[in-house]
Amino acid sequence: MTVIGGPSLPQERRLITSIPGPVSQAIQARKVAAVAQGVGTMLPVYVVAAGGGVLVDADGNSLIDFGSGIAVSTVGNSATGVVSAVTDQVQAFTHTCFMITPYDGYVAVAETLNRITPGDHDKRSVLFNSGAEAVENAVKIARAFTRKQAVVTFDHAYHGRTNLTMAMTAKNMPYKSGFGPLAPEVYRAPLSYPFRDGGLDGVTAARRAIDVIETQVGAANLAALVIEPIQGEGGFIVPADGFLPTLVEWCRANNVVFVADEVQTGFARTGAMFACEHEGVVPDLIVTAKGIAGGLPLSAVTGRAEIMDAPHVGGLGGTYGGNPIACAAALAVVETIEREGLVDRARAIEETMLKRLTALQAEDNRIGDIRGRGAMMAVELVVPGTTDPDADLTKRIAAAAHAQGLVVLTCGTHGNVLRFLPPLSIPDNLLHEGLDVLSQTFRETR
Ligand code: PLZ
Repeated sequence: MTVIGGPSLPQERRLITSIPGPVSQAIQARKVAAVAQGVGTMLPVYVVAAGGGVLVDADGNSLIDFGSGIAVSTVGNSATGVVSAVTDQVQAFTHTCFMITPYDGYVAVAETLNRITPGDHDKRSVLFNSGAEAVENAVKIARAFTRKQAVVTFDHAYHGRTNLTMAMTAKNMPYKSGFGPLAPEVYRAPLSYPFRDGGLDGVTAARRAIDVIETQVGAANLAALVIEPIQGEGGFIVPADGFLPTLVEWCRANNVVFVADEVQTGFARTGAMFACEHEGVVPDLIVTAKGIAGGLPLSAVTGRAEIMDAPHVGGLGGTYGGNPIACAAALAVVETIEREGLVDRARAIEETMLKRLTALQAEDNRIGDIRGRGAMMAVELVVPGTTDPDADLTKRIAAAAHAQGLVVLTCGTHGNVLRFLPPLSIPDNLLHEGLDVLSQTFRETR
């Protein structure tokens, strides 16, 4: 039997069993016996259909989605344009390998990325499968261009789980512990984190980072500075105004490639097509993935033509990079974002969320900070009257929300941040209902 998901699914929260229900529990038992335990499952409801703002599970429960599969289904699950583009492509051909016998879709995605990413300079793009793979390739490209080796990333950074990106990621557990040796020539600089650095202004925070880089690495050795314009896994940390532009300026003056990792922030998520735009920052290279293809695996590096063309012919690639089905999906995703005005939709979601979360904070002193942009919002939970992280409370609130049919995710170096990443296709009534459930959960969880 074919189960139809997508935007026509009833847009309602519907709980007909406890969460997870018996069918999901039975599949979870098979998961435990068949899948390596290293792969965790945050909320083991087994999904059979999804679309708009809901996930429907194998027991028939319909949950409100405030996660978008970690910021991936930005245009909504099984969005109409994506389904039809993918269906057409599957029927035409599924794979040839772009490095062997190429096809137009790859070129069209590159043209689209060159058009929509920040800056009107001459650009080139290259396609891969995962965010981590694209980050690794951005580093390869920057090294080839500068003929230097060192890479600087930041406190609380997340860039992936492969060997190089694991070294670039800040947090030890669960990402790095026991998996060394890690890649060399990766250095870490301090971030701008307004809630935790006493409100240091952005320029001062950037100077502090630059001082660490100059004294501990040296611009003469530094190929690339890689940063998420809003940190994702690290806690949805929005740096103070001026932090990013000051770093860009220093990079330009020192022949260091400025790489924006927009894997989580990209494609309308933050109320701009890319988060760099909020600060008028034009990165040398921009790394994209997640929201790019509506759930099909695709990632990219886009940037200045002279940097992108530094690696020799044949130096970049991979069997599946820019797979034709993923490319068809990506073209439909960008078309959907532009046609449906989803950048504005993300701003409207921010406005609604900010209002509701601010009201919640006024009655609950365990919410230390509210932050984020667009449909990428979060609250940081602390012991009242302090900035001490309360990871245990965060876990309990997330679990209570899950039990009520609201999918929320946690993040943060200290595990004390609740994050909200609804698909931009979520209808207003469900957005409000999700926030009602969240408020109720805060009231009931002590
Ligand atoms: N850069 C900024 O957010 C992926 C990771 C989930 P991949 N974030 C979700 C997990 O626990 O594995 C991410 C990101 C940023 C890079 C990546 C890596 O993207 O597609 O997961 O490789």
